[in-house]
Amino acid sequence: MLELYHHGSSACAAKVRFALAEKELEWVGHYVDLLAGEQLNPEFLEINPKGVVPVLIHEGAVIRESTVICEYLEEVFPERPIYPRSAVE
Ligand SMILES: N[C@@H](CCC(=O)N[C@@H](CS)C(=O)NCC(=O)O)C(=O)O
Repeated sequence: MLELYHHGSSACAAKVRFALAEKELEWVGHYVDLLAGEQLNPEFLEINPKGVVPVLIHEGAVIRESTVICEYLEEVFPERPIYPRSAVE
């Protein structure tokens, strides 16, 4: 199961949601209300000590940083690629 900690106003989280959508992957969302300061809750800081979204959890692996998450998704789910096949592309 793919779990995404995210928020609607986060462009970084949107980037990951776009990747999940392009790859047609099912995921479960955990909404972290940044405007209410939920990113600073001790439970969330255990998941990401930096107190920022997005965070992806997959089979026990905790992946932080939107670009790293997209790279992880591309490697683990290569179908429906989200990166060009060559540097020129
Ligand atoms: N480099 C990180 C940046 C993450 C980040 O800054 N997330 C923002 C939302 S776009 C956040 O959670 N901010 C909460 C805060 O600053 O308190 C990434 O790409 O994932």
